[in-house]
Amino acid sequence: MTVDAQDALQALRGFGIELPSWAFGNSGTRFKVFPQPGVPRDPFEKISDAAQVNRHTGAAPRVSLHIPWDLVDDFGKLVAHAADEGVAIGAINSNTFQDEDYKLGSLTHADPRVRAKAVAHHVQCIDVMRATGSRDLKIWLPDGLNYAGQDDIRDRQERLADSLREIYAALDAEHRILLEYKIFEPHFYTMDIPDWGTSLLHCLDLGPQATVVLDTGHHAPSTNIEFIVAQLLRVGRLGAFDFNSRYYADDDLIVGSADPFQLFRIMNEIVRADALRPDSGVNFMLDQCHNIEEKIPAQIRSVLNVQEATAKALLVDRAALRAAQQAGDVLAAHAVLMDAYNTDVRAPLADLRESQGLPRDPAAAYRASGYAAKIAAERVGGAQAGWGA
Ligand code: LRH
Ligand code: MN
Ligand code: MN
Repeated sequence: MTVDAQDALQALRGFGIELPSWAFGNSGTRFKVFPQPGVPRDPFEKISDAAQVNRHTGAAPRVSLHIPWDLVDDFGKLVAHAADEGVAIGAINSNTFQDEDYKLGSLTHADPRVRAKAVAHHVQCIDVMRATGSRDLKIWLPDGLNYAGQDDIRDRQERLADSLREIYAALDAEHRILLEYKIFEPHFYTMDIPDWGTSLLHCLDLGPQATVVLDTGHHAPSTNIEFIVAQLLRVGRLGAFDFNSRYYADDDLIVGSADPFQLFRIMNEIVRADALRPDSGVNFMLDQCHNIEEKIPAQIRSVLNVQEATAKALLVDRAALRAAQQAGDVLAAHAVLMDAYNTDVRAPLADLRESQGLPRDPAAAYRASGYAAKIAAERVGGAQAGWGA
């Protein structure tokens, strides 16, 4: 390998992964929520827990909020608390999936009153962005149909476009919309934004402040996700990732746990496009819940998994890859990629951490900190993450 690991990994110094506030609350499946000791009772405590991940990894500088789960009276206080803890507020997620009125749709609903209510909720989220200094409004729409003929597919797209235009018009100049797609669930005949093409078409219609968010759990099995990454980067519309791991469905498990090679292939496209830079416009976020595993260690593991995949992508010998590709040497080109993937990057990453004054082993440092015992003793009656609430 002609790539020097220490040199290549320097690009990780400024690389941060945004954590979801909902990763720290109690969560479960539709069958059961398993409560854990010490879970946060309010958004302030969620931020404190997220800050632990940043403290030990140095790579999780922001926390996404979910409205209304994370509504507080005084967002100024929440921002100050985050700053005290060494983190900042990241994307603001809207929620149109827990209200009776949205049973048949929110931004797509046939009734203008319901659409207006859903638009107003997003305008409220934009106010939260102003109060928190957040740049990104993340919209995941639960809208869709369960039965053929249930509603007019095209009319729903027109209503969606109109609603999105109203939301877009409420943005400030520095704000962005991150428009998420999902192939299925909660509706199973069609979702109204089932795929990246639909999301992209709406973004192109809206304007430059609208970008696509790619949740790695939201595709059909065998979808080539890195292809989508490459394509969206090409047209400058990859706004963010929601990282998680899927095996069967929208599992929201630890990113890179089932298929670390897929995560490497995704990060390889990011490195190929020089999109690791903090100013690249790509927000690398986790969208995960931890039902049976400890939450803070699970988030630490997730951050390390993304770092490891990224480190391997940085080790790809780009010149050798390009030369093999140009020469049409199929196996040589593939081998360049596999050489990088098969490199053990754990020690160089520990060296990098040490050089930044961070613990070589963030998980061990967290275990040794006593934080888990402290919150278990102090917090009684922790809040649910929101799922199944
Ligand atoms: C539902 C979902 C989606 C959103 C999140 C808040 O699938 O997981 O990915 O981003 O809820
Ligand atoms: Mn998501
Ligand atoms: Mn999801």
